[in-house]
Amino acid sequence: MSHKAGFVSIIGKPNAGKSTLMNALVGEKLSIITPKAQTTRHRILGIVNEENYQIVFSDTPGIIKPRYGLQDSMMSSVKGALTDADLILFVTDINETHDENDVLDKIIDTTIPMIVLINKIDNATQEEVETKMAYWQEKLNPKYIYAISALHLYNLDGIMETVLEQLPEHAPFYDKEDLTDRTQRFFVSEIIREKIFNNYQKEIPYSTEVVITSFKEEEKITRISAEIIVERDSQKNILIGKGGAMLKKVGTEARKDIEKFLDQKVFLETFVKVVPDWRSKKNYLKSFGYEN
Ligand code: GDP
Ligand code: K
Ligand code: MG
Repeated sequence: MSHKAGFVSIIGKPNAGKSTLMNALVGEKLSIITPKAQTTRHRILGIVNEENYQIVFSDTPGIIKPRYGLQDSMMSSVKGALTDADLILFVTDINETHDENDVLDKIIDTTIPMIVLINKIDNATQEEVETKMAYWQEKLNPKYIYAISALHLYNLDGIMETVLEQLPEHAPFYDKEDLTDRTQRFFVSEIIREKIFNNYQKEIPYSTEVVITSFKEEEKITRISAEIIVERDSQKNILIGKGGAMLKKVGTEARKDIEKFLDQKVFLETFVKVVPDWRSKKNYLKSFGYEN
């Protein structure tokens, strides 16, 4: 029996809906989603397995101009996703504007086949959709353009068929049981990060990293300890909140989602730690799992 397999990279500007799309295509919540730009910091694989194919999607950080070490690492993960893909899904919010030096520079010269996905059409008129389709046809001359809503699962079936059409005959790259390349610990830290992105404003989410320091699976409960790392004492105070109220809220929200994710009861404890300027320090970035 023939078998298709290949790598499909989901690329675009911050907040275009890349993570929402990957979760929808994979049918699992692997990537965290928030209304804030730069939520996704790593390349995350989502694998779709069927008897005669394996599609390996890569969700990536939104393309930006890097300003500090963490963002350098985020952009090199995008670069990796661009060079080793069989197919690029370029996701663009229908309301996005494209200026110089942004995502277009990165993808316009690629020789990898591309599908343009105009997302969030639930908020657009038919006329706007047609205008944008013509715009992207002219700009990128992609193999296909789809107008979709990743959030409302609109027009996604056609994408899967088209993606499959584009993939080569190949043996599976990963075990056919695998859903992702990341560990449970990674997803647990991401769930906590999602709650921080949703509960704090301004620079707090961007200055925060989450490290799982202990993960013990017992028969009826999983006990997890997490360190929430910030850059300054003032951020630590905001994170903890009056009488610990904010941190407690984050912990409760995270625990509920982690319980759903692990399908088990969870005890979660969190500690806040200050590491000055960690986002610019190579040794810390490395220890937090950010490549180069
Ligand atoms: P990413 O930064 O490209 O990964 O974007 P996310 O997937 O995190 O989504 C950013 C925001 O856009 C979130 O608030 C999503 O709920 C929202 N979003 C994603 N897809 C759609 C869509 O089809 N329609 C609308 N209205 N919102 C969407
Ligand atoms: K986002
Ligand atoms: Mg994302």
